[in-house]
Amino acid sequence: QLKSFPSDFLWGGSTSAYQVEGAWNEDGKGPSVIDMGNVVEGTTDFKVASDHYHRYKEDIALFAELGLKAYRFSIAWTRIFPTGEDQINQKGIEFYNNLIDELIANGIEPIATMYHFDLPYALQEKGGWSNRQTVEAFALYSKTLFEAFGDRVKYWLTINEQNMMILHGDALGTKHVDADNPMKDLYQQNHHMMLAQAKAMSLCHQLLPSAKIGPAPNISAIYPASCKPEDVLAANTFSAIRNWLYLDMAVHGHYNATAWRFLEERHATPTIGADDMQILSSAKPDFIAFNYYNSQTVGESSGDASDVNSTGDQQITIGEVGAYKGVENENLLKNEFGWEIDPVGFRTTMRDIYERYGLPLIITENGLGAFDKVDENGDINDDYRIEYLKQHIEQVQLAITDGVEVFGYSPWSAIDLISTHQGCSKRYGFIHVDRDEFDLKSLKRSKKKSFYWYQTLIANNSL
Ligand code: BGP
Repeated sequence: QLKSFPSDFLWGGSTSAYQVEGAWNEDGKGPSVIDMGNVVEGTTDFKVASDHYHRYKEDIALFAELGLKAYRFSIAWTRIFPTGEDQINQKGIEFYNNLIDELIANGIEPIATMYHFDLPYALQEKGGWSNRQTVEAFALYSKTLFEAFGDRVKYWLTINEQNMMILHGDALGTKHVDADNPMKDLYQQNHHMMLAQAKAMSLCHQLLPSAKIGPAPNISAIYPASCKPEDVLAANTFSAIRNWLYLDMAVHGHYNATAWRFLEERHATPTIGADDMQILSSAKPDFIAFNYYNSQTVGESSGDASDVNSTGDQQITIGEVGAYKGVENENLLKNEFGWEIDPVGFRTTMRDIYERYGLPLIITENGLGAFDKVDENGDINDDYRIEYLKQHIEQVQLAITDGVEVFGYSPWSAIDLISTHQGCSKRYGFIHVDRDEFDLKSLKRSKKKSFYWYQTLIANNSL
């Protein structure tokens, strides 16, 4: 007998500032590492994106029609602090005030991600997360957000997918500063981000007693390539590095032993300041938000460069070889972009996180990137997206029946936006945006078949 979804379950939709807003340099916004980063060959930049900055009222009206209970968006750090610190840009505060007011006027709960890959370029120029000063800049930014929006925003996410930023190396703006030992530098950056998160969580509880705050990593169940003990050990090691290094620190304020050993073996352990562990252990999240796209499979290391291979777009690109090898899972189907599809793994992942930490969970990303086609009637029959979401929501319901406390599901993405790696043709939204890679066209919004499917699901609060 399946348990039904809680009556106050937060059915949401997700976006991030740099992928949806556009207006990349308007109203005083400063450049971020995304704006200054090089764009993947053959894909659009993020300068206009879906023009949500100018069209947010129309978009929120559509979210309300969809019946969203919540909207997970991110605040662009450089709209608030164009250089990442020092001067506040009032027009940036104004934009997010208007966005939040519009959501509340439409009965939609704002879920605000404080930092979603878009580090201020001015901070990157000063060493980015390798520079401990960036921790203080983030603390000032956090305080400013809580003071400006804390009266209306009750759910805060600290850093989107910090673990992916580290595992993907400098793919998302975390540039190496220490070229001699890039892996140590990467995990020093990670340590600083952990400190920034801890300070934000403690400050949130101090300033906003009724608000809730948590981390938002990408968490995946990790499967062994076979039942050969060495493969099982490799999967266990990779899961510690990919998943638990982050969540053990976010929740318990300590480094996961297996992950720490992995770093020690490679002389990549971060330098820890005198009061760092006290700051880290005194910060407690109220919930765990996480993003899930698929499980991953690893096997025993071959001990050479063949270890670091890509399994679709979710690559395993850790700096050093020797601990595991990414392999494909022949039991799983893949999407058009080579990402494996594993709904059952989603349930396993939810169980793993809940059994480990016992905190309420919310899924803040889960979805299918696809080349949508507009037919002659202007309809987008994205049955493939409905199928993906249905299969994954079934697993959320099974996890809830297992006893996992899940209080929300916010798929990627509420509306079509620009993929981090594959431009605008890789679409995720319930709402279509009329533009091409290099032709902005009308940017008109239209509802896909999945819009009506999700609308019914939310109205019934059941599949
Ligand atoms: C997650 C990011 C999102 C989004 C998503 C889809 O890692 O948090 O910002 O990018 O991946 O991936 P992509 O855009 O590469 O298709």
